[in-house]
Amino acid sequence: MAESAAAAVAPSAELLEFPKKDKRRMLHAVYRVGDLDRTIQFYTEGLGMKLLRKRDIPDEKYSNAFLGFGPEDSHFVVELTYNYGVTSYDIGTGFGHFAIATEDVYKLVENVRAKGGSVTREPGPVKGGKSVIAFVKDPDGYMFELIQRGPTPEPLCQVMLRVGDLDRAIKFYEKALGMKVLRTIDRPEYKYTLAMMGYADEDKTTVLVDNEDFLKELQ
Ligand SMILES: N[C@@H](CCC(=O)N[C@@H](CS)C(=O)NCC(=O)O)C(=O)O
Repeated sequence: MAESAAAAVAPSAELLEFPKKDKRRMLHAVYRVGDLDRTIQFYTEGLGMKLLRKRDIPDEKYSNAFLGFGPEDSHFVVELTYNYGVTSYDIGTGFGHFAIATEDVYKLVENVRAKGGSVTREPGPVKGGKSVIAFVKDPDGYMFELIQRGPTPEPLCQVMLRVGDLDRAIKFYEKALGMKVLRTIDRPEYKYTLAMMGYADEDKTTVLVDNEDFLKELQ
């Protein structure tokens, strides 16, 4: 019995090759918010996203809103979930941030501020590097890093997650999900290492950033 179960899960060479040829991409990030209209207003007016669609599922007592910088068939989007009557959430320390690429971080930060958004880190070069970044917080406390870059087809460019073991996480995203390591950044002086993982070039699609903090000194 145990032998046949083991045989059933052993992947064939063909199965292992499948993720490499399949045209997969990151579709959406789903998370919970305490007030759908408040978040839609911040993402559209403050961050420049478009509201793509909304749906209400009264039988299950929740609603969704999909937002992004372009249509879902070609763009990574966020899928906000509002559970009836739940007005706040504990975000925890595992989620890092979403990132938005913009040609002018300073201008985007000013816009966020003008719309009443919270700027938690003013624009300027990232510690230990050259990219100009800023951080803003959405109404539920989810963080968005704003990164200054040239024009891109996918401004919603990163989802950063903190992981306890970078090698273990890389192995999972490579082997189970077919992603590639596009780049790693090691900043020992700031005690962290990043691995950018995804299905295509970083300047064209959304990537997942695995972040291992050596001393778990969270922001
Ligand atoms: N301890 C940080 C490590 C990651 C990190 O520091 N990322 C850079 C951006 S790639 C950052 O937030 N830098 C802060 C700054 O430059 O002010 C965390 O877990 O968020």
